[in-house]
This record gives sequence, structure tokens and C-alpha cells, in this order.
Amino acid sequence: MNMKTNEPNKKAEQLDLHSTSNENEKLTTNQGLKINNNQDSLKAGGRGPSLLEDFILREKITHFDHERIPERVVHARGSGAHGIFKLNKSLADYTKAGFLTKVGKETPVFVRFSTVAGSKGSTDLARDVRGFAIKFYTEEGNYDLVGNNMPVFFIQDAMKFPDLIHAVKPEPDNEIPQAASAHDTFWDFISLMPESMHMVMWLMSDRAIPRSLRMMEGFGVHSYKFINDEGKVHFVKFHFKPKLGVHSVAWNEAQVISGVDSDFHKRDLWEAIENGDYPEWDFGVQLIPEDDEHKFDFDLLDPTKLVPEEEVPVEIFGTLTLNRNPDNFFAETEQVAFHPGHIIPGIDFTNDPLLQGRLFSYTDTQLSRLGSPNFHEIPINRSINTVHNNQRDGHMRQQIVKGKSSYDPNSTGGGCPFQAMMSEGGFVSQEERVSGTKIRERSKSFVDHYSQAKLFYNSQSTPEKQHLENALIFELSKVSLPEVRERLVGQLAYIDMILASRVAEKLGVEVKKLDWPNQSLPADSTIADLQSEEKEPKTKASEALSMRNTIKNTIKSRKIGFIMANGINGGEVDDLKKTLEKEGARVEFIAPTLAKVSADDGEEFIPKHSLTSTSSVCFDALFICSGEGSVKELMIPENKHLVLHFINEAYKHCKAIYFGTDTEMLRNKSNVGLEKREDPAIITREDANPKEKFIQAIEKHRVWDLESERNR
Ligand code: HDD
Repeated sequence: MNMKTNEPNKKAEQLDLHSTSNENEKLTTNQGLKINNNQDSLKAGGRGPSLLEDFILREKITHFDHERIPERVVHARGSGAHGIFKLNKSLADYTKAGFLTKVGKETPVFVRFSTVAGSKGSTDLARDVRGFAIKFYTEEGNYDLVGNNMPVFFIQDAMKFPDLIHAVKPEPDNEIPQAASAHDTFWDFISLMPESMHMVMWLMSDRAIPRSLRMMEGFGVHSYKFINDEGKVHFVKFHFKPKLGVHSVAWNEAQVISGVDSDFHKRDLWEAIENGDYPEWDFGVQLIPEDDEHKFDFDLLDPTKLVPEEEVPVEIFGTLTLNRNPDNFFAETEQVAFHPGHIIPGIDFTNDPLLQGRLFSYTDTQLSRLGSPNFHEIPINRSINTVHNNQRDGHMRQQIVKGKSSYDPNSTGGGCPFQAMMSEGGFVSQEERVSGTKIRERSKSFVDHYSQAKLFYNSQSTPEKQHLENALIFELSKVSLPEVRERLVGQLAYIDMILASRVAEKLGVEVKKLDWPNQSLPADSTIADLQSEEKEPKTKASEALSMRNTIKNTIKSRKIGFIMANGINGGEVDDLKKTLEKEGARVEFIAPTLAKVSADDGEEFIPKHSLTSTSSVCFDALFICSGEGSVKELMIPENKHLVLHFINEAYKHCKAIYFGTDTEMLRNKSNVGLEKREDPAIITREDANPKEKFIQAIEKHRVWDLESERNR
């Protein structure tokens, strides 16, 4: 049985059949032979040469020599978890997909989150899109929803995907920079691609530096189709909304985290699941009747556009819960193979040209990554439905199919396996009338690249706009080619003139609105597709696009650092810890060293971190413990700069800080200062309800509105 669910988890049971443990077992070779000496190779004399006949040495080294596989060409760095998708409200009116029609149905899932540009060993906190890929192990076969944490994409046609990725990946001559878009080739490409500007607004926003994988949204991006039992069709956009809200870190913080703990997101997800803080998302859809396809001021098939929630609300139908860590990273998270083409009856594709190209790419990439067309037999990829077909052989084939025939039609095998009728669950593509001239062109309905970039920018709060502007300045300042910086500013001018001029000023370039067709391309390569018309969005601003409007009512799983030294008020530490933990937060003690800390009443506390082994960026909020003795020890020269740096950094990053009794000296010496400014996230013992105020401040995540004040 799976945790927190009622139904037996068929996927977990299936994986169990392939799992093993070395506990209390004897060491063996791969042939099952027990090994007597795993320390020494077989030699001709103790100091003599090793012998070729040493099959145990050869087996061990040979396996080691071949234990790497190619990393994913994109989304190489990932973190995965098992979970359950539960349907709370039926979608039977719209789709016949079994797992979306039976209320209460629990479907096992495996989810893999990822960054896009960096290689497998790169940092989690890169400014980047995050992949959000879900494999639903349904009884009708595997259904994969391979989405991102942003609802739109950079390009409109799969034809441009290799160009986009080549531009963002490290440059080909020197392989620099790693996991970063702040370089010439990325911005050169973007500056020539107006269709990317909407996604670039998202990428430059704080969505690209999430606080946690558990605190980001998931989107299917493309419009897909739902088909119900009667064959009725709806366009559908998929959404996952985190129950902890959508939260991010500051860019400076992200850079520090990359140094202090480059596995920050991976660790956060792992620990949350180990602690029983299961991440949860509401599953919602935007449903558009087929007849309404053309009622929008953009094309539903264009993946650079979202459907504003003001025009089509997101209706919630289910819950996604991650409740089990993988047992083995390579076997599960690395070998899992997603594909937007893995669909089931009731769900179908649209003609979105980006999606259509993806349908080719994903199986193809698994062939080089996993090395065989039998990758579906790797346990994590197996369907919980049994697989019967006439495909055979290939590298590493596992299934032993009995019988003589492996062709269809056959009489030697009694005609088996049989085709399934639609009523038996046989997949039938949506019957759709298609006509057109064979032509390599883009639809005119796709030639509006700035209106939704404006919609996104106009929906942001003042601090979010500031962060976005700073991100553009940071990224473009790393571009060595002035003409690229200028061209990009020329694109921004179509979105917001003030934004464009503020960025331009910092880059030392002028704001020149680009002419279309794109004059900056050599005359003979001017491509009609690359131009944009200027258009205002029908929806001017959308609440759902600003993180300011996200959920801010919980401190569940937030990490609170208690800074302490000998002489703290032990009773108060216990009391606050208990209060915070009751609300679901996690408390960790930080002291000058890892030695036990003695409280004024003799109680002892064991620090998890020392001031040198961690950093404020690893915590959501700080409590500076009360106690004269503690403050005195924290203020000795060897500790003082460390503790003040801790406080100043947390302050700069707009976090909640609670100063206990007798800690004025620390506050005074830090950037917080003694002067009592209006700051709801600085708490002292003199406050009316300090514990309550602290909790409320943590719930709010950060006081971004006071960022300039706190960074004076
Ligand atoms: Fe992709 C991986 C998401 C466009 C080709 N993609 C990959 C993963 C995610 C996405 C989350 C990682 C899956 C995992 O965890 O294993 N990709 C997207 C989204 C896109 C998108 C949301 C646009 C809406 N992708 C896209 C295009 C192409 C690809 C247009 C090629 C035509 N993507 C791939 C790939 C990858 C991949 C090369 C690399 C590893 C893999 O597939 O399994 O085939």
C-alpha cells in the first residue's frame, strides 16, 4: 500500500518485483558467484603482475568502464519523485480518459523536475525554465504530460528547437558558460526572434529562480484536445497549482545558493518527502469548446500564447501528491523516458507545430540516451497495463514472448494479439477533416509577438517589475556584442518603453524600436516569419500572472534557522520551536561550532550547522535566540563577522528576522539597526504578539516591497 492513499499502488508493486537490497547478503559477481576477496586482484606472486584470468577483476572494471550513459540533450539535471494523482471531480463530460472520469480514482505517477540548459552536474539555482514532467501510470497505458513551470515557449515551430538550444547551451568553441543564458549566442538568437519575447519576460521574471520545486506551477503549455464518449471535442490547457503557493528567491540569493548548496532544490524535495511534507498541487484545466477555437485574439495553436484566466477560468479537478522518493536515482530518475506522444483514449494532439515536432523527438532521443528500442521495458518506464505486440528482439530485450508468430495477421498464433475495438479501449485518433496546400510557412495568425509579452509585464507588481528589469540588465551586461544589446532593447521597446529605456541606460545603448521586417538581418536572409505586428492584448493584465497574488497562508515545511550560543534562554527556544513546528515549519539550530550549546537553565541543544558550514540563504527566516551569554559569545571577534553577515544577508533578501531579548547589540551592529522602521518582517520581544507576527511574516514569504529600503 502506498502512503496516504487507499488503493493498492500497482506501479509500486511492479517496481518491487525489480528491486533488491544488499542487506545481510554475501557479495557476488553478476553471475551470482560468491566473492571471497574483494580487496586484491589475482597476481603472479604478491608483487607480481595481475593475471588475465582474473574474471572477478575484469567483470568489476568492465562494468565500471561502461556505467555512464549520455545525459539528456536538454533537461539533463533533474530530480524525481513518486506520487499519486487523485481525481476529485469527474471530467467525464469532456474526456473518456479513465483516470479523469472516476471520482476518487488514484493513479500512480512519477514526476521529474529539471533545469533546461545546464548539464547533469550543474547548479539547481540557474536562472532557467524548470521542466515539470509527469508520467501517469494509468490502467489504459502510460500517459505523459511533459510540461514546464512556465505556460508558454520560446518558439512557435519545432524547426527552431535545435537553434534555440544551440544558442542557450555553452558556446561551441570554449564550452562557456555552464547553466546560464547570460551570454552572446543566447541573446543574439533572442534579439532576432520576436516570437521569443513573451517567454523571455517569464524567463527574466522570478519564476526562473524558484524557492523550491514544490513551490512552482506546472503547465502543459500546448493546447491539447479532450474527447468524450460521444466524440465531442474540447481544447484543453493543463495547470498544476502548488498548495504552498508560488515563491522565488532573490537573484543574489540564487547565486550564493549555487555556491553554498548547488543541490538546493534536489535536497529540498528529497527532505520534504522524507519528512512527510508531501508536496501537493491542485490539478486544473481550462476548457474551450471546439467551436470556440477562433474566438480569441491569438491562435490557440500558438505555443507562445497563454489563455488568460480572465477569459477562461482554471477549474480544479484533482490533486497531485508526491509521497515517495526513488530508491535509486539512476534506475528511476535518470532512466525515466517521457514523451508527449504517450497518450490514452480521451486525449489527443492539436496541430500546434511545436507539439507536432516534439512527437518525433522524444522516442528518437531515448534511442541514443538509453541505447535500445526496448527502453519501455526498464522498470520505471513499464506500463501497469500488460504489453502485447509483435515487436521483438533488439538490445537488452527482457520480455519472453511465448509462441511461434510475431506478425499480424497470423493463423499460427490464433490471430493473437487481437486489435481492440474502440469500445474495448482501442485508441482511435480524433477524426478530423484536414485540407491544405503543402507549404513551408507560418500561419498569419501567429504573427503577433508582443501583445502577451505586454500582458505579462503589465500584470507584474512593482518589485516583480524591478526584478525583471535587473535580470535583463544582468544578462545583457554579459553580452559582449553592443549590437546584440541594442537589438534586444529595440525589442523591449515594443513591450514597454520605460523598461526599454531603463535597461538601455544601464547597457550604454540607445533605444531604437526595431523596424520590421527585421533590418538587422543581412538583406538576403530577411525572413518574413521573423516580423511581428503591433497589437494590444484584449486582456490588459491578469492576476494569475503575478506571484504577489499567490497563496501566502502557510509556513508548512519552511526552514527556520535559530542562531544560538551558550547562555540562550532554553525555555523560549523550546516554546518557539514547538509553536513553529505545530504550524508545519522545520527548525534547525545554528551555533558558532557543532559542539552542544548549553542554555541558561542547563538544557543542552545540538546544533545541526555551524556559522561557517551554512548560510542564511539556506533558510526562510531567522530567530536570534534570547540570552545575554549567547549574544556575548556571538559577538566575540571570531564569531561576530559571521553572525552579522548571516543577519545582513537575510535582511537584504527580505526575510523575516525575529530578535530575542538582549539581542539589541546584534541588531544594532547589523544593517537592521536599532531605528524602528515600519517593517512587518522584523520582530522583537517588544512587539505585542511576537510569535504570531513572526509566523505571519514567514507566511508572506518575503517583504519584497521593502527591498530598496532594506538595501539602502
Ligand atoms: Fe522537450 C526533454 C518540456 C519542446 C525535445 N522537454 C524535455 C523535458 C521536459 C520538456 C520537461 C524533460 C523530460 C524528463 O524529465 O525526462 N519540451 C518541453 C516543453 C516544450 C518542449 C514544455 C515546449 C512546449 N522539446 C521541445 C521541442 C523538442 C523537444 C520542440 C524537439 C523538437 N525535450 C526534447 C528532447 C528531450 C526533451 C530532446 C531531452 C530528453 C528527453 O527528451 O527525453 O527530446
